This record gives sequence, structure tokens and C-alpha cells, in this order.
Amino acid sequence: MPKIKLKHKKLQNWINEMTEMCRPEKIVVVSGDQQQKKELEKEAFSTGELIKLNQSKLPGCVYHRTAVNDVARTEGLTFICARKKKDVGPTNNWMSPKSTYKKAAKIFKNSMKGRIMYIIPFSMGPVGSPFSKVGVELTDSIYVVLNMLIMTRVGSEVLAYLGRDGKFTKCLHGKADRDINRRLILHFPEDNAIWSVGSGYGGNVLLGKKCLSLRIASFLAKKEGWLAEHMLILGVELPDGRIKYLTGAFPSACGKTNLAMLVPPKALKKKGYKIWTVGDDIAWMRVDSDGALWAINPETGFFGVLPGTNPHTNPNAMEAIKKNTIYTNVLLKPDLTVWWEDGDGPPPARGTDWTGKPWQPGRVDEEGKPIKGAQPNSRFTAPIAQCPSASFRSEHHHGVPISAIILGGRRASLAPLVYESFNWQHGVYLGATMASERTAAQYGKQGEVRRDPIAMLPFCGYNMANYFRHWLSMGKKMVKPPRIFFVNWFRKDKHGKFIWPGFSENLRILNWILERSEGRVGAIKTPLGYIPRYEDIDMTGLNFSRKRWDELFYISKKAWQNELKDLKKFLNKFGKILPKEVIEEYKAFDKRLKKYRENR
Ligand code: GTP
Ligand code: SPV
Ligand code: MN
Repeated sequence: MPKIKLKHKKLQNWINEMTEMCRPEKIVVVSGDQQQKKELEKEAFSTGELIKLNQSKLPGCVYHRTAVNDVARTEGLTFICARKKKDVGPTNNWMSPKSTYKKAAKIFKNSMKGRIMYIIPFSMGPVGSPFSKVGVELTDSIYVVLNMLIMTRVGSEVLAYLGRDGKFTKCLHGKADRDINRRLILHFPEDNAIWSVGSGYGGNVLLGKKCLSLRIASFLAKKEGWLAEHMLILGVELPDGRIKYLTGAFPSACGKTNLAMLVPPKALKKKGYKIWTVGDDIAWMRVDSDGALWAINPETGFFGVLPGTNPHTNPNAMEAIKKNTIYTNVLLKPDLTVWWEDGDGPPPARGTDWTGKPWQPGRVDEEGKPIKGAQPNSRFTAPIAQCPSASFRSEHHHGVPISAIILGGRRASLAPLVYESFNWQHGVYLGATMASERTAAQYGKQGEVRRDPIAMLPFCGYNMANYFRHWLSMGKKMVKPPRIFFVNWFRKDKHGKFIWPGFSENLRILNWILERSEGRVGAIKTPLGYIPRYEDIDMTGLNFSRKRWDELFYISKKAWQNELKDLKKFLNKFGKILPKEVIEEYKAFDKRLKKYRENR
């Protein structure tokens, strides 16, 4: 049995135990240095786990294909294993820790025979910051190691920080045979442990991301009095030079990465607006001694959606992925560069699709449906530091102060472009009652509307009713809590076209949000909350008619009453432990709606 010697006895014992179970041939500690990284890449090229891309066109870039049955997070196979079922609530899958360890151990048993087990010490947040959390991931996948090197702070520095008895989250990952019937993504919040087996896809296996930084961290955050959220963080530099920071919770594939890297429209850029990207997926927030809410991004990389990313929609992302990037599940071109749908330029005449089959434009399946070159949830892994808009505050252990919180979702009809909550409690209600259409980031029926409170439905590591309660209590800790807004960039007209141009133009709405937060502009009161007046939005350089605007803000009494019915079913699931404040807000909204007269 291979052995390594570490100063940290608990870590050492745990590794011994896991080695005993998985039986790897060799153990390698990931140091974080360039030389080791190069060797790992070389090894992965030789086995075909990775393909080296065209180094003159894409320096430092590599390509990876996952198994065809392993292209997105598998929420149905994701479990929170707390001792008591009621502690995980009605929205999480539950299994008891004891029986689950046993069940998973059978799959892990001997699964690393003939393989190397890599030990990845990592820190979510700057190493040594009191707001950071340390994890150690054991994995038999080089792809995981290389991704973690981009996504987190990895290596000897973290081990040194852990010392002899530092706290860490135990993260075990094994590819096993990638059989979907033997795939489990398990969280043991009471043991501060994660076990993931049978998958090789991003969110299932980069255990620092959703598993630690959201599911385990949300559990710790509740205990310790802070917030671990599925949110982007961005800074808006105003023409007067001040930078105001916002966070935004949108469900998976609903625009966090795009908004976090927004490029101001020409006319606003000329006025002096600028965007600073702090994070695109996860925010850890706490109330500081000044009574304000401060946020850090625990990650150092982006794991972003490629289809739809192009120089028009997201020029900053395009710039960030030119070098040192891992491309997963896109189309491979004959010259060893890559392509994806709605990317940069027309499709190549031929290539190899994400499943490894020859591809050309116009190829269709048996049913005559077009076959995509890139998987709809194909992704890039790239260092934040390579993004032209990367914030200079990323390494600051204190993070950034938050002026406003945005919630959002994909609603083809129903929700207006933007509305502001009346107060913190109403804002939490808007969060608790969020819903969005399902995207390619999850398995399941695409387009179906599902409830996704604060974009945390798949990521909250405990009972969501208590999560709402935690949010309510956080508001009381702040001197002046940030205002909470809801946005919907995705409303469509009767021809099925997006009404709002979105992307860069969203800055016009962010600007209104910030003006509202500082009490510099008025608004119209509706049953939903406050909405902007057309004339209060800076439309310089954009041709957007008042008629289209009114379409964006149309509030259908009937549709909202139906929404309330659907919502009631969801809220009832929580039973008696649902905070009374949420019910209060529900009733108040129902009442406002009854009185509302549509002016159409
Ligand atoms: P995860 O990484 O899964 O958490 O996703 P995300 O929330 O970061 O989503 P992302 O920014 O990658 O956007 C997903 C999809 O939404 C892409 O296809 C974008 O083109 C599209 N999108 C983003 N912003 C807008 C917008 O303002 N308007 C419209 N119409 N589409 C948008
Ligand atoms: C998401 O699905 O919200 C993602 C991608 O950000 S993954 O890391 O796979 O969860
Ligand atoms: Mn995400």
C-alpha cells in the first residue's frame, strides 16, 4: 500500500483510510508548481484523457471530453446525508449517513487499482484569511487536478497553513466506471465531508465548487452567521469614480457569468462607466464591524458555459479563454482549435463533435433534429486573472462592500424586466419564491418552470425553510441592508423574441438599481414592488421604444394569481417550519394583487 508522511495526523489518518478503501497504485501530493502541472498534462495527453490544443493559436490550452452520460450536474443523484431527514428539508435528497457510507464504500472499493490518487490541498478564499475555508480533495482524475489548479488556490502553501491540526473539509472523488447507476454525489455536513463517485463532470467532481463552497458552506454559514450564496459579484465604476458592488443570484445558465463580465455599451463607456469582475458563481458574505455586508469570491477561476459566448455577447470571456484554458465538450476543429454554437464565426466545414464523432454543419439525427457540435452545457475553465475586467480586489481578504442584491431568473412571460422589493423582508420573500425555466446545466426537462429560491435549490445544504429564516435574521444584523431587486432579462414577445436586448445593455438597469440604492431616483409602485419610469433609464445610444418598454413591464393580474397558486404548493411543502414572515408577505402580495387594476 502506498503511503505518504504528513505532519497533520488527522489528515494522514484519513488519507490512510481512503487509500485502504480505494487501493490506488501510487499517491501524489499536488504542490501547485508549474513543473508538476506540465508533467500531469503530459501524462493525460499520453492516455487520451486530454488533447493538447493548437499551441500557437491557443497557448496553454487543453481539451477534454466527458462520458456521453456525464455532461451536467446530476441533481437526482446528489444527496445531503444528515442524521435526521427533517434537517435537509423537502427540497433535498436525503439518505442516512451510516448506510450511505456503506453503499458508497462498495463502489469506491478497489476503484483506484492501477491508478494514481492525487491529493489536492486547497483553500476557498485567500490562504489564511479568516473568511476562507480549506479542503483536501483526493481524486484519481488528472482533469480534476488541472481544473482545481485554476478554480482554487492549491498546493504546498495550503498544507503549510493547515499545519498540524488545522480544520479542513474531507473531499473524496473517484471516477470509478462512470456508470450512472453507480454515481453518487454525497454530502455529510455533520462530518464536514464530501464523497463523489462515478462522475467526471465539473460540478459533480470539482468538490471545492458547489459541494464545498455552497452545500457544505451554506450549512457552516448558518451555524456561524454568514451567507454562502450562488451569486456573481461585480463592481460598477460610476462616472464620478466611485465603485459600487452588487451581487446577483441567477439559477445555473441564467446569466451570472455574462453579467459579471459585462462590457458597457459605447455611450455609457464614454460617460465613464466601467465594470469590475469579482466573481461569476459564488459569493461568501458576512456582516462586518461597520454593520455593512461584505463579499468575497472564494474561487480563482471561471467554469463557464461556452455555447452563446462570443465577441458580441461576452468579449471579456472571449479574451479570458485565449490561453491557459481547459475546454470541455466543445467541437474540435481539424487544426486543433475549438468551436461551439453561437460562438465566434460560422461553423467549420468539418470537425469532431463533443462525443468524438465526425461532424459537419447540417448533420441531423434519426428524427431529423440538428446534431450539435458542442454539448449545450460545454464549458471553459479559465483563471479570473486573465479576464480584462478582473477586479483588483480579488485577493483582498476583506472582499468588497455590497450595495444591492439582485435576484433573477428566466421567465418567458410573467416577470417584468426589473422590480425592487419594498424592504429586506419583502426581498427575502422574492428570493424564497423565485422560479426559473430549466436549462442545460441540469438534467431534466428543459424549459420547465421550477421553483429555485435564491438560485440555491440544488445547493442548500440544509432545510430551506431555515435558510429563509437565516436570510431574515441576517437583515436584522445590518445597519442598512442592501436593497433587493428582481430582474428578468428573458421576457419574450408574442413572436418568441427576447424583448430586452440584454447583455451590455443590462448596465442601464444596474445603474437604476444603484441610483435607487442611494435614493437618487424615483419609481412607480406596483403590487410586485417598485418599477422604473421609462424616463429614468439612461437610454443614450439605444433605440428602445416606450411601447416595447411597456410590454416589458406589463403585469398580468391573472398570470400572477396563477403563479401564487403554484407557489402555494411549493411553500406548503415546508409545513409548519416555514417562517411566518414568508406567509405574511404572500398574503400581503395576494391582497395587493386583488386590488390591482390593469391599465392595458
Ligand atoms: P452557471 O455557470 O451554470 O451558473 O451559469 P451562469 O448563470 O453563469 O450563466 P451564463 O452567464 O453562462 O449564461 C447562460 C446563458 O444565458 C448563455 O446562453 C447566455 O448567452 C444567456 N444570457 C446571459 N445574459 C443574457 C441576457 O442579458 N439576455 C439574454 N437574452 N440571454 C442572456
Ligand atoms: C452550475 O451549474 O451552476 C455551474 C456549473 O456553475 S457546475 O459547476 O457544473 O455546477
Ligand atoms: Mn453556477
